[in-house]
Amino acid sequence: MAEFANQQPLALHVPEPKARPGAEPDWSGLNLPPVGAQPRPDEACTAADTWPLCTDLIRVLDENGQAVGPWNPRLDPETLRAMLRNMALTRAFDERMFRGQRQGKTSFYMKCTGEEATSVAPAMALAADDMVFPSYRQQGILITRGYPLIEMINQIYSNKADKLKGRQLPIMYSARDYGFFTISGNLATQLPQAVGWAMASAISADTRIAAAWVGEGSTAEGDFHSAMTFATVYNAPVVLNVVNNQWAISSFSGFAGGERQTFAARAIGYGVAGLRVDGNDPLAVYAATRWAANRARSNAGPTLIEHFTYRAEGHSTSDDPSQYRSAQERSTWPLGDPIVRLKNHLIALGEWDEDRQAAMDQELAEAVKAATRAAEANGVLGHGLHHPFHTMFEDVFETLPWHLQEQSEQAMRERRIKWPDWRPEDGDDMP
Ligand SMILES: Cc1ncc(C[n+]2csc(CCOP(=O)(O)OP(=O)(O)O)c2C)c(N)n1
Ligand SMILES: [Mg+2]
Repeated sequence: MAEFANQQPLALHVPEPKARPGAEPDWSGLNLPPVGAQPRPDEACTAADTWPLCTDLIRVLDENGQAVGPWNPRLDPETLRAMLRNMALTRAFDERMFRGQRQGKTSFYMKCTGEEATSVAPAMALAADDMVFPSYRQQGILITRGYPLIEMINQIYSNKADKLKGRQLPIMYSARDYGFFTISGNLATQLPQAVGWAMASAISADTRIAAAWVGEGSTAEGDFHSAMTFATVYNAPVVLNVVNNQWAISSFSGFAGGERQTFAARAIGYGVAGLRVDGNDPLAVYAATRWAANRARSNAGPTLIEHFTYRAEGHSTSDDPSQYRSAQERSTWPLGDPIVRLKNHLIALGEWDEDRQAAMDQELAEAVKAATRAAEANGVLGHGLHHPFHTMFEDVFETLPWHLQEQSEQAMRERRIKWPDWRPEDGDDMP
């Protein structure tokens, strides 16, 4: 008989989101602090000094479209318009690629709708040659850095111009010349990689810093903790971004620990600076990134930034969120839409208007359409093989090891048996 048998039985808490399909969303626990009320400490402050900002929410744009408070980055109108344009282009690109998936031109796509600020604003706040280690939802970085849309689409279509030769899942780009590390499907691996890159940059007395992005769900991976430990031990010049869009496919943020404490608060336990920012406020995101980048660049230490936002659409084209969350969440989410908020700010400044917005949206949709057409000339999914069959064994080893050579020959033999009618026009160079 157990010693405490007369006590109440032990029980586990299993997190449950506040609203499932059919229910009204409940945002009552949000506790949104006043806009502009968050102090902005010196960038070289101790990590512990940032504790209040880990549970607060850094906000700059108010409901009248005004930028207020010490975190206002005071960007000039031209920069604000560039930010609006980068976010709008990201959204236009997402719309078209999503439709392309539905039309069978690619097997897979992932939108970042509602989260555009969390990649576009940091990409503008970092130096162009800082190294970024993104997750699959930061297409806004590539777009902001001016990576050609056609290259992105070639990769999405896995066509003959795809630089990754169809070996990566669509949207898992790699762009070395743009300081954009290869996206990995294995969640959170980019965090220790970013810290390692930042350490190498410091070891070689370079001036470039690293930044990484990860979803809140992915912080439950061990790699998050290894990265934080290395970052704090060596004071690595790195900015680690947690994009808390509240969902990890069908798991709400509670399963990653979000019910107990904010994600930013984890920073303090490691001795890392932490900031929690309104991820739908592009100016707040810009200011927080600039603060963390300045801190890293002056050897004052790493920063963990939580971007509090909302995943407005499904996880990917393979997902159906109506099965697990309230359909009204998107329309009732209190922190709005980052594009609309920046647009309203520019209008409030007298630097923009609805007609210019409509013209820009039209122009961007045309630009994406033109890039799509051009990429389609290189092929889409379902047009057969776009890369010679044997190439799948290449590019890893300088000379093909004997066992891979054997596998390659066996694969070719089997292919000949399976498709005896093969012709060169089918897109392969099989002999
Ligand atoms: C190590 C690992 N575990 C699980 C998966 C499957 N998976 C892909 S995306 C995803 C959800 C991630 O959610 P989050 O980190 O919040 O990022 P978000 O998709 O919301 O941007 C999961 C579980 C994976 N790719 N890798
Ligand atoms: Mg998420």
